[in-house]
Amino acid sequence: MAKNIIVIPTYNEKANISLLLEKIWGLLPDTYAMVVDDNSPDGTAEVVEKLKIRYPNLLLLKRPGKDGLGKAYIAAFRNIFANYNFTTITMMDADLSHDVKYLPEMLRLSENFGLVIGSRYILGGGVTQKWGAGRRLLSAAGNLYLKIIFHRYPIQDWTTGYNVIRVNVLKKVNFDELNPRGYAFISSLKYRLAKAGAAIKESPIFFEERNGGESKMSLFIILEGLILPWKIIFQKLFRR
Ligand SMILES: Nc1nc2c(ncn2[C@@H]2O[C@H](COP(=O)(O)OP(=O)(O)OP(=O)(O)O)[C@@H](O)[C@H]2O)c(=O)[nH]1
Ligand SMILES: [Mg+2]
Repeated sequence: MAKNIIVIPTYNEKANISLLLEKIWGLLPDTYAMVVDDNSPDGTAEVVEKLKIRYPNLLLLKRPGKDGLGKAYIAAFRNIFANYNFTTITMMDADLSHDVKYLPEMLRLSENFGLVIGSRYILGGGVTQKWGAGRRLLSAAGNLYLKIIFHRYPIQDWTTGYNVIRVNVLKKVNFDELNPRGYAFISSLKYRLAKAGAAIKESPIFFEERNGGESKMSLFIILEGLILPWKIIFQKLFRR
């Protein structure tokens, strides 16, 4: 039987993590989850530590300080490759923006696809009405920008953080080539997976507004997202 693990990076998600984990094991009792915490000042890791008593399939990877979403994911991927034998790894935010209800279908699709994208930008998907026009435009424009630059690969949602990846496909990616921060990490990972020949399927999700806690969105993350695709493309040219 397939063994699945959900990787959840956290930074100050004390208010959300218990509820998310409860929902996960309410729906998927056999799955594993690894919380990757960057020493959150609000004590997220302590909350998770206590929950390990209740949930035997809960793993906690503690890191010394805030070092970005991408580095947290890469540390988790490396840890999983070294210590466990899972068939799929799911990437998911802790803030309840990513509804667990989509996961059974995404996991089913992952039997035939190396990368299953929880997609806001295909028929049936969407984003919360609570996002103002600015945030919506930023997300849509960012995606369009990446779609144009990475047009070789038919992905509609390059920046969504809700994805299921087959471990055998993920092992083909050289993590040193990924840009470790913000949305840039997520789109560069998808680009590398596509380039490695992953079969890709998008499955519609509706993205909810974060449930409390603080946004980590910053101007830096936006600017980096603008520059990143060019870095990826030029890296490619230089390696030829
Ligand atoms: N371990 C770790 N997790 C992080 C870091 N930055 C963000 N996260 C987590 O990554 C996930 C996505 O980050 P969010 O802050 O929700 O980013 P977002 O969804 O783009 O923005 P909002 O939800 O609107 O704030 C959440 O679970 C965060 O707690 C980090 O530096 N280290
Ligand atoms: Mg969020």
